[in-house]
Amino acid sequence: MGSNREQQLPMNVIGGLDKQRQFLATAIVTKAGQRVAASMNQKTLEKPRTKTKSKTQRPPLWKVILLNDDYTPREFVVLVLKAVFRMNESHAYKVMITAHQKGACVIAVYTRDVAETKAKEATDMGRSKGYPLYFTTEKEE
Ligand code: TYC
Repeated sequence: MGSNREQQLPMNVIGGLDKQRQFLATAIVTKAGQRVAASMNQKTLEKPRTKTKSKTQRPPLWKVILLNDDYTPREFVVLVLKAVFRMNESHAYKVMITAHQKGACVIAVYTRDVAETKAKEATDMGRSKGYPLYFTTEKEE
C-alpha cells in the first residue's frame, strides 16, 4: 500500500525532534492519502484524499420457470412462450418439450419485477382459456 519512504520514520522517532523537523518528518511519514502542506509555514494537513470507489452492484436475477401440467395443449404453451418471452418457434418448442418431459424448465432470468410480471402475464393467458398453465419465479443464487 504505502511506499517504503512512508515507513522510514516511525512516529516515536519523530517525537524527539524539534517542532520544525517534526513537521517535516510527519510530512514524510504521512500516508499517500493525505496531502502534505506545500509550504513550510502551513502547519495543517489538508483532509485525507481518500477515493471512495463505488462498485456498481448488479441487481439479483430471478428465474422464470415453466411447470408442466396434463391439460394445456402443447401448441398453446408454445404460443405463450413466443408472445410473452419473445422466443422464436424452435426455442419455444424446445422449452415446452423440456417442461413436458422433466416437469419444469427455466425459461429466462430477469430482474425481480420483470420476472414476476412476465410469469403472471403468461399464467393469465392460460387461465383466460381455462388452462392450468403455470409460470413461477425463483431467485437465482
Ligand atoms: N403436458 C402438456 C400436454 O401433454 C403440454 C405442456 C407442456 C403443458 C409444458 C405445460 O409447461 C407445459 N398437453
